[in-house]
Amino acid sequence: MADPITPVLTADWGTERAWQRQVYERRGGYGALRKALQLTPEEVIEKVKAAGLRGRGGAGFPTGVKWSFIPKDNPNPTYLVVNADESEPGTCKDIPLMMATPHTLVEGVIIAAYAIGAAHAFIYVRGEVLQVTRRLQAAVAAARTAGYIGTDILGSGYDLQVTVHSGAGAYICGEETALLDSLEGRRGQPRLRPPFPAVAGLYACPTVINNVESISSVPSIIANGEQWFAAMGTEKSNGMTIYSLSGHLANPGQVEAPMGITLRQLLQLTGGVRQGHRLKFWTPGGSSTPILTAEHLDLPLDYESMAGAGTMLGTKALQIFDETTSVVRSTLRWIEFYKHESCGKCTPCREGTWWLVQVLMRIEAGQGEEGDVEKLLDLCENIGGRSFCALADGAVGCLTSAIRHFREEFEAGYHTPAWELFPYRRSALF
Ligand code: L3W
Repeated sequence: MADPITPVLTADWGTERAWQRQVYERRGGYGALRKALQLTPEEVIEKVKAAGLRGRGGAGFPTGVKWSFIPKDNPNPTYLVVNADESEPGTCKDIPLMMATPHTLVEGVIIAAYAIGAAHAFIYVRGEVLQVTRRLQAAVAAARTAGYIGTDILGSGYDLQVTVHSGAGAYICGEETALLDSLEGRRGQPRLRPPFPAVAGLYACPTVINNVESISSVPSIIANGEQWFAAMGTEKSNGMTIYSLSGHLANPGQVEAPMGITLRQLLQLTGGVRQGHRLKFWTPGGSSTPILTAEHLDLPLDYESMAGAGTMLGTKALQIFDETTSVVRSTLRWIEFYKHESCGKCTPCREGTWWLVQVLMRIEAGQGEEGDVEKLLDLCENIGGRSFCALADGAVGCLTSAIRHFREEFEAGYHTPAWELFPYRRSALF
């Protein structure tokens, strides 16, 4: 494992005015673009494939493979879209990344667009974070002034326009096809896949959609070489990545470390659970990934190990809850979020999340009825895998895993309110 204290993406987070183009250039910025433009688009794709970069937005799909799905000799335009709609509960790494060093993303966008033959790239930013939209717009304008964006980029003959687009603050627009609908000016709702965006995406044209961190990882791969990247992390989950740490910690925040580090190691690096308390449960990748417990502290945080433990690495958003937390209450808060954010397109998600909230509310209030836990599990079975997109699967995953690990707490809700079992929580986080 590489030294966990040698950051790549976050290396300049402490550098003064790191968001300015001149500062970025002084630290080697846009060197990777110059290098990439000397290569053919196919060579760039091969490098990203060989590096083993996997999508950092949740699914871990190999980035170079996704790029190679763009049909050859296609008469329609090809688009690159960056999913900067970071809104998975607990996930807080793309927004600081864009605020601290927006040119890392802009440089990655230009290289990725060149690789897939796109003449127009869009960065779709979460609606609530106007400061990020402004910072990116300024960075794109600065890159355009320097000749990195526009016509005949650095004399290569390659032309690219980049548009920064602000969403309207809907969680569902982080789902790639809902994002495309929203970008096209419609209400954001997921589309049926296949066809995948690589074949029919924005305006029904071939489109690559990648997460901010995935695209931001590209310049360092081109600059340092695919072997450098592949040497970090585990055999199948390569590179460094940014973990979002939140909740009952001494020092919450973002930590850049290799893929495959364990939560125990991350806690050692960051000061651990807040003083006087112990870990009760945690999410590996935001609330959409089934929860884990202290038993899983030594599991490597990589896609394979997480799948083996019945969960997902997701966005690598480690939400830490200590023994003062009511698992019933925290799960209810998550499900309320999914109910609120359900786009309403499909019945299992729209109706199912509503019913889950009803049952969980009475359990939280100590007024649960005999058989409510079975009812919840039955509802979950009729929601998970039967909805249009992954939103409802996420809702079901956190609940079924919470019941699996803490069933007795749910059953206690047949007679005792959660605020009596966990009185401290009432005045704290939830
Ligand atoms: C062409 C094929 N392309 C797959 C592409 C596909 C997509 C990527 C991954 O959900 C997860 C979700 C959340 N030909 C293809 C193909 N692709 N097969 O590969 O696809 P998929 O379906 O595996 O995942 P997804 O729909 O992108 C992502 C989980 O991440 N999550 C993240 C949430 C984050 C937010 C946010 O912050 N905005 O919502 C957290 O756990 O639950 O399971 O590009 O097109 N044959």
